[in-house]
Amino acid sequence: MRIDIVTIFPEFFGVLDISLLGKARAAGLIEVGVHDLREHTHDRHRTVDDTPYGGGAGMVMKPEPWGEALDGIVGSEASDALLVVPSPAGEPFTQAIARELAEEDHLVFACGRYEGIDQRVVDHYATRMRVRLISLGDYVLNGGEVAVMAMIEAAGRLVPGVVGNPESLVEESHEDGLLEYPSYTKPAEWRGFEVPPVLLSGNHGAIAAWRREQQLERTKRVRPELLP
Ligand code: 6GU
Repeated sequence: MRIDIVTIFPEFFGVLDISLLGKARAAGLIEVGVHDLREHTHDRHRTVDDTPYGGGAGMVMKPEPWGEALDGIVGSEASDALLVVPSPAGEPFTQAIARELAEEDHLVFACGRYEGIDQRVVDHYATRMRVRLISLGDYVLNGGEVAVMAMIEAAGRLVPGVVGNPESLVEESHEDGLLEYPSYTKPAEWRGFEVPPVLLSGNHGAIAAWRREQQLERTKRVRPELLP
């Protein structure tokens, strides 16, 4: 998988060099290019934003640097890449979307700042490639960078080979639509708290049933809307 990110804060994505995704890059499973939007400005102040037509607070990102930066990545004709624009006005990001992103050959992320990017950038690229606006949730971030990091981490770990033991991807919160069961390791007693005895029983059927029960109880208590 190839991932390109356009941002005015390229240093922000330095963390992609470390952790799980860093190993995936080193192993050649995921290739990442980070592009500074300001490299595609041509004025002395490297201006990327301007005041909104129609008035109102805040600044809007100008279309020209975006056009130049994105054409440099996907070319100037039709592209098979998927352009992801993080936006609080987008569809909510879910594990299902992470799975879809993980199947793409080429993802391009356009990180907006300020009040967003001139709408014509999305409208133009939608004529020659797939474009998805995706929101991290119902709260406000200053820009798309943190949202893109979350999307890359969620999707990247689903790319085959990135997570060492694929079984660890199956029994996780949200993969089966429920929250995950609580986990315990040694010692069997810690500060007066004991590991639930069923987990020490060696009875695999009873353990599976207990874990399912815990998943249902937690989901009903914390996220009832996830239950049918
Ligand atoms: Cl994707 N971007 C911004 N700027 N704010 C957000 C968001 C994205 N998702 C939730 N809030």
